[in-house]
Amino acid sequence: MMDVLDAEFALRFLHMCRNGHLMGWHERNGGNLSYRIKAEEVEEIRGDLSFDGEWKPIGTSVPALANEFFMVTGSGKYFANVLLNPKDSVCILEIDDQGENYRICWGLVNGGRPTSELPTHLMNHEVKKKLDPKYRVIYHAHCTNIIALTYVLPLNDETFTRELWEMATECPIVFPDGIGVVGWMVPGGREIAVETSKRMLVHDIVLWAHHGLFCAGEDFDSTFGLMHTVEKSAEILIKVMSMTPIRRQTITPENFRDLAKGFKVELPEKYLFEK
Ligand code: 2HA
Ligand code: ZN
Repeated sequence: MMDVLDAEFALRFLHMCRNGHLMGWHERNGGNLSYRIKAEEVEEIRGDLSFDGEWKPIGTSVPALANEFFMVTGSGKYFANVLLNPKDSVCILEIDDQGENYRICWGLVNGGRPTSELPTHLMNHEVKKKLDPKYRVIYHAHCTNIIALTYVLPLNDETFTRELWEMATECPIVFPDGIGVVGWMVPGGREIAVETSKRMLVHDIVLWAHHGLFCAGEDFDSTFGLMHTVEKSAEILIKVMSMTPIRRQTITPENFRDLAKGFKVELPEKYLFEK
């Protein structure tokens, strides 16, 4: 039996919040993070959880997540402060046996609710768990450069994927399934959650135009690394576009096909169009 804050997953969760803040991706209360806790991890901390909280509606239905436990950031909480006072900023919640309601079992000691994007987080978790139960992390951040690009590039998967792939050789290896793009929508509800989770069937990265990114992954490092890789590539693209409208040379469709062979990844042909 251990305290929540002594558990490895909790330390890694808090560390990731801090790292995201240091990247400049979490102005004010921007962004949110959730982790689907492993059954054995729940058993280790069960003595530190309380089970008398009120059940509250999730606002969507996630039957495949029935009885699961999640660590999530709180609504209105600042990533900058998560390490300073984790019990105020973060909570652990349990999903009921129908996947309709949640209750808080730990944290948010000064009141409050889980992230306003809980429907999107949970619907993404549900999609990913069904595809591959190893997926456990969903991360939303307001990354400056990729947001800026949503004002300039056409809002489609092919353009964003191809442009970002071209900006760093590692990109197609790190995200061979490309990026899903959602046009501007009101955040915080079921509608945007449905649109995002549809794209999570295919991609690990979903971009919300004029807002930010969602990334999905198996663990904290790979999910953070994915966010970082996409944002770094967006930064390079903006630097290139700021210097000149002409690309003297670039990574070509044939180069991508060679890369796919060399690194044994499958790169969908729809991203390798001739420009
Ligand atoms: O404030 O980022 O999308 C948290 C958010 C909402
Ligand atoms: Zn946001």
